[in-house]
Amino acid sequence: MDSSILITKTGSCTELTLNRPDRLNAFNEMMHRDLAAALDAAAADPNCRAVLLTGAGRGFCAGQDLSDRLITGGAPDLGASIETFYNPLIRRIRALRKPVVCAVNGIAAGAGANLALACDIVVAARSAKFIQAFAKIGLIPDTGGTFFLPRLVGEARARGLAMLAEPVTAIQAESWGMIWKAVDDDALLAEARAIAASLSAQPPQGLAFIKEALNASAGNTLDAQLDLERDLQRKAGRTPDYAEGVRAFMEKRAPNFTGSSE
Ligand code: T3D
Repeated sequence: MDSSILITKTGSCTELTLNRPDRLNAFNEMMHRDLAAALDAAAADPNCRAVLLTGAGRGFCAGQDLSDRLITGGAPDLGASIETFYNPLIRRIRALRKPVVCAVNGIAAGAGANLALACDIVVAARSAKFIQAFAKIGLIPDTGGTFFLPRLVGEARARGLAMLAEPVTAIQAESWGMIWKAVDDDALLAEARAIAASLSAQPPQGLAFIKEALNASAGNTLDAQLDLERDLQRKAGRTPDYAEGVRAFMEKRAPNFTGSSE
């Protein structure tokens, strides 16, 4: 049986491909478990400095596999599914001390849309669409949707997207600030890989501190955020990569960032 997550390593980048193309890469329990294991392995791999997430076939991810949700007996406990699978997935991605680039190759629906929005840099093929499909089946946006959407696109658009469940094109998503950029379909992977490679060459600890600061920003007051910036900058300033960055600048040469802590 094919693995539900394909893993390829190129240089310092780990590429993870959701691989249930017949179902537009909708999540079943196996894919959840495989993705969790792949993200944990990337976190623990000292050679991995960036993760690229994409989907096989014509879709990115259609959210929960609804063929596992046909109700034949009692009502299901979707809270348990969220607690066991979707929430840990988003927490894993946000807590990963490495940048996650998402290449949205096609439709991103339901939890699949919000999985993309949880990533650090989202690049989408022009033909891709994002759809908060939940309202159509009586659910609410989960997988962080009610957190990410209003912060990314503002309250009015978040409410429209969540309640009307209308698709948003990649171009519109870019113009709304929902994603980093939309690119031609045939350029998607090359563009996403170039971004991941560029991130892999940057100071790993510096990027991890940036991620930590931005993750905290949404829930912090300005005072708390200023304090956090001070604390993280103190740590960043003590890394050998910072010393190397300054030295390379002064010597007018390309820096060689290693991520070493001493
Ligand atoms: O349950 C919990 O644990 C709680 C958590 C929930 C999180 C969620 O994500 S809830 C939301 C679930 N997702 C959806 O509601 C989206 C359902 N899919 C669609 O609305 C459409 O398929 C799309 C808009 C995504 C794409 O439309 P289109 O016309 O491009 O493709 P299609 O023909 O509908 O789909 C292609 C195939 O994929 C088709 O199978 P077939 O007929 O070729 O055998 C379709 O049934 C299958 N597919 C698409 N999405 C899902 C799916 N199969 C199972 N589950 C899906 N989510």
